Amino acid sequence: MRRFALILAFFSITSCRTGAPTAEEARKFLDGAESDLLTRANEAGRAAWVQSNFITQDTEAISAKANERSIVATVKYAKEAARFDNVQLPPDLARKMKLLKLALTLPAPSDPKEAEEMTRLAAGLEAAYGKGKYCPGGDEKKCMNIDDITKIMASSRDPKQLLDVWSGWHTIAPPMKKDFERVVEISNKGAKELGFANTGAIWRSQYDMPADDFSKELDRLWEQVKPLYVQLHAYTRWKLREKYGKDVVPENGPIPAHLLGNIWAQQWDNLYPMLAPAGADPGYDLTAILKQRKTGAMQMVKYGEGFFTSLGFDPLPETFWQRSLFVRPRDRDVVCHASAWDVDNDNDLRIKMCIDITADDFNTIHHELGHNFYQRAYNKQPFLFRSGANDGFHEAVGDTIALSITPDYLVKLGLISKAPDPSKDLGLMLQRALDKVAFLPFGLLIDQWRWKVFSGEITPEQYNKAWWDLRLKYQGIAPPSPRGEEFFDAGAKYHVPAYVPYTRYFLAHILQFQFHKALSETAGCKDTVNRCSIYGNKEAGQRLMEGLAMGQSKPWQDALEKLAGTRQTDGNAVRAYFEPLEKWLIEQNKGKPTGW
Ligand code: X8Z
Ligand code: ZN
Repeated sequence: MRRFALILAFFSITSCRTGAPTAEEARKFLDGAESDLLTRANEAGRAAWVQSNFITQDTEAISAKANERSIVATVKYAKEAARFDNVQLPPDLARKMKLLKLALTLPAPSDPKEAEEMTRLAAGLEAAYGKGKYCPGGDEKKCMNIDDITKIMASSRDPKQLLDVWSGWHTIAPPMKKDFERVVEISNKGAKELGFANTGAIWRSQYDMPADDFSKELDRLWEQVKPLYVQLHAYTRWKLREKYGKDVVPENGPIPAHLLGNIWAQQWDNLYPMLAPAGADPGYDLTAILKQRKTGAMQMVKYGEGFFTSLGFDPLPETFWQRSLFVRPRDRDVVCHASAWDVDNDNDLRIKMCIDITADDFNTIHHELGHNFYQRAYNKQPFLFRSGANDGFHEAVGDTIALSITPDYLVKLGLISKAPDPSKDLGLMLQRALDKVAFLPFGLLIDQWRWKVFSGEITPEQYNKAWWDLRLKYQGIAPPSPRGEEFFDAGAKYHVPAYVPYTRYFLAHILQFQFHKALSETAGCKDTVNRCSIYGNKEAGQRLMEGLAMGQSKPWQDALEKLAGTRQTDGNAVRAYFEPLEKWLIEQNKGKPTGW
């Protein structure tokens, strides 16, 4: 019987040589494509690194060219892959074929002129964002970059000043609008050539399920977490109204976007001192402690690395410390939006970040290192599998670690001498909710806007109105002054001119709570989940490492099973984590309006 089957198989292979392509040919094709694409990705990666570390005309042009070569090659292979559409392939090859067709965030059309134009404009947009400044009254000596603006938004409680810098930062965007539109137009053409309705359809097809099912999945997740957000929103609005008065903050309408402690109103943790619950404040301020101790940028990163090595991960390579950028250079423009890199898709790991000595950046460092440790964990996979299980996983790893930054952990680091007793948990939980729960609707809405921009449902004449409609619908916030179509407010957020898909962060803000819960269980934590830290626990580290090492070789549901013991993304992990806070918020909000 066996022999017979073998002969048949052999026969079918020989007979196919003259007709349809074979699985063996598919393997050869993929081997060649992977090797070529790896070389091109590394070239483009190096050029992009230099471009964003030294923003000049030349680095921009060099990077655009390298990106063009990489994109054009990927499109070529994705089109050639169609040749194998009707061939029965083993699962790993079938997955690689699928990933090849989905690999591009911005696909280029076959017309070389358009490919050149698209990559040139995209490089220019990222550079324009990186150079973005607000110079009050046009005075060159008073210019503020994004770091300066971030600090004012975090600390000022003067609504006039907040409105000024808020409006000021948003002036960087209108000059980008034309090029932004053109990139949308060209990449849509590229997407159509690959058989997709538009670029947004490619973005939605990355999740091992039909694109429409994925959209429904997002709606389901949002409905799961929304009740908690609505309570947090109502409480915050009430407190802001107490602070700024009824002329500035409405009783039951949307919150003005410039009062939330962040230029995009995406995380509200900077408002914590104004919102702190009486009698439940943790009694320490990590930002103040780090500053007091004169912690340097490099030391901040060392703390982050130390967490990962405590789990059993190898230390970062020496080159990480030599090649990363930790401090904003004084003499040149750089793209300071924090990012993590794997320049050779192997071990040349780096971060690029203009570190400020704050608790926020302490968290962000863990976020970035999560990317680097993930990249290294999957670097033995074939090139097409060297990626996160899905992009939400990539964004969730470092955040999961940061959820383990508990008072007990800070005591272990020697940053505080004694952990506050559990009666103070509420304050810590509120701080975390102002970061994580406040973020959820923002994480969702950016691509709700962009998907419609790509599909043409939102036309350039409606960009700003549609943007603020979504900000109102999901976040319950409103612009502090009228914002007509002469503005391009979406463009003032890095990921829009940089064309970085954003739904990944929404997913990550759900997934990290599932990961944290499961890893805490592995670590044997018997406490309530907000008090668990997996620091130093090798079993949790082992489980994490095994999940990360899979890269994108299997559907993300398999990786989720490994990391969280379930195959479904589930917003209830967020609700469970914050349960005591939610109860408290409901209590605080009694008799006050909720919703907008
Ligand atoms: O962009 C980032 C990271 C780099 S992947 C710093 N984040 C989003 C943002 O800043 O808008 C992390 C949280 C959301
Ligand atoms: Zn990230």
